[in-house]
Amino acid sequence: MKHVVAVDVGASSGKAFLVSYDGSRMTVQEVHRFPNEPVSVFGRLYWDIYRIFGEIRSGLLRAGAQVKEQGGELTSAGIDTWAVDFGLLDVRGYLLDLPRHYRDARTQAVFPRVVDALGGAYIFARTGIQLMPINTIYQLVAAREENPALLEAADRLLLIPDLLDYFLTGEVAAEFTNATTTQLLHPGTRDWDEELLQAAGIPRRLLPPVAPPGQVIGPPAADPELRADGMCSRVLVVRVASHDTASAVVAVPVAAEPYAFISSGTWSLLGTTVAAPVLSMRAQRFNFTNEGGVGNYRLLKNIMGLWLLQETQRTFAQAGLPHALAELLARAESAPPFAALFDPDDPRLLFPGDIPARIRDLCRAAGEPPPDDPGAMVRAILESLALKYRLVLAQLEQILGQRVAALHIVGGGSQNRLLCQWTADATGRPVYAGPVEASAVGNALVQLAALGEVRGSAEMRELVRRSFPVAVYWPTSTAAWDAAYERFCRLTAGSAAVR
Ligand code: ADP
Ligand code: LRH
Repeated sequence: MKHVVAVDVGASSGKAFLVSYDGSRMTVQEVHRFPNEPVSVFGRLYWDIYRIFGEIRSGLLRAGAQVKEQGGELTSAGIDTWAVDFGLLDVRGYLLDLPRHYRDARTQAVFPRVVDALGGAYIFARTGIQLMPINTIYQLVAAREENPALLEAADRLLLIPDLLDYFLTGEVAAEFTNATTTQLLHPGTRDWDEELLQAAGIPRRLLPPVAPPGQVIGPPAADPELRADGMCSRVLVVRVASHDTASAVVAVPVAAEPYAFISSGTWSLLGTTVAAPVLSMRAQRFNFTNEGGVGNYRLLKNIMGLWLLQETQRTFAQAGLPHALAELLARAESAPPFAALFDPDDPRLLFPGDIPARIRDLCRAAGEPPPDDPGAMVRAILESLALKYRLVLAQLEQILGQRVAALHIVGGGSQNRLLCQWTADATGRPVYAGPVEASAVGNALVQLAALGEVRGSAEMRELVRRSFPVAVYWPTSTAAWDAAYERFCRLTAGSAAVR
């Protein structure tokens, strides 16, 4: 029996899982969960990174204690988080400032300016990555403009999982899957693009060597508390596919190709896996991305996702309205269908705040009746997401030149039965939902591969299929969705959404 720890730090929470593998099946047990809300100071949004590191340490110690009780041994641990965010170290290895959160508004003005100056087609050709204001490249330009002294003092940039691995081990590197999301890596060389760095005015010295997913770093030698723990001192820290979406896609139990996945959490990432980056005109025009994976690339597009629901719940709670997820979903189910539609990817919805008010504004501007009660609002969000999935799936199929037979939904959103059914209805495809904790499962699979316990993606998919339940949703009532889709396409055609 192999026991590994998978730490998955998402926006709705951070979680540590004890994952056990008996040579035939995996089991996943949550041992620690902690909040991961950004800290706001002067209206700027920061990661509470030292507390998060403390929570990860607690997770490791708990997992170690649990395994010890069972008479087992903890072999390894790996950390994944969301992409694009980073910390800056000075020459002596001290963190210079709390890392900023990508939903900080500082990139709002910088993004179009950098894209105009360098050219969107040029940036895409040099990186294969979609143009989005949250990408590290725009965050770095914003950081330089806001506080030039910070970048001058910085010696190294570490993406968040690399920073947390550094806190554990003292070793620095840029794990490949996450490094691609900076929009600074060349798709051909799989290394930092010197020309683009220069064009954007980003110092080359900041970027550490790129390391492959699955690299074993070593024990948590940099942390005295873990060093002092009999079990955790021997654990091998592994650079997993440290981008949470990369880990999640490792855990998609693909049955037949071509397929599409939706990694459904705070974001909905809709796409498929390809052997090499797709840099076609179509991919660029639809603003698709080619993110580095484990032995492949993810050709996908970001869709605003359940962030809209999370932020709506927060707003409703502040207003004393019903905000529990189960109740809102029940109200949405009995609200009238297709009453109001909007583009979930309108850039105004990216930033924290009163999302329901912004959705009502968008509806008014598009001539749609603004949803006026909690059930109607949640129904509008979920129907609009399902219709956006259909639109992006159609774009993906145009890029691939192939029809996708089925959709796999993984992540926390795969538990949303309403959204899964509406996705099947809107797209006319069967939807396979699960596993729920896909990022943790993929994180653990890369560790098991590094330990020589599993080999290759086919074996990984088979292991996921054997270990976790998958629910199937068959499409029904597609005619009503076809009419709604036409309306959705009309009203989003002129929208200012990030393509
Ligand atoms: P992230 O890693 O981005 O934080 P997760 O994969 O943990 O995201 O998914 C979180 C989302 O899953 C929540 O925003 C919520 O909408 C959805 N979710 C969680 N539990 C349930 C549930 N029991 N039923 C329906 N949806 C759920
Ligand atoms: C999902 C995710 C996504 C990125 C965004 C920053 O959690 O990592 O893949 O685009 O967050």
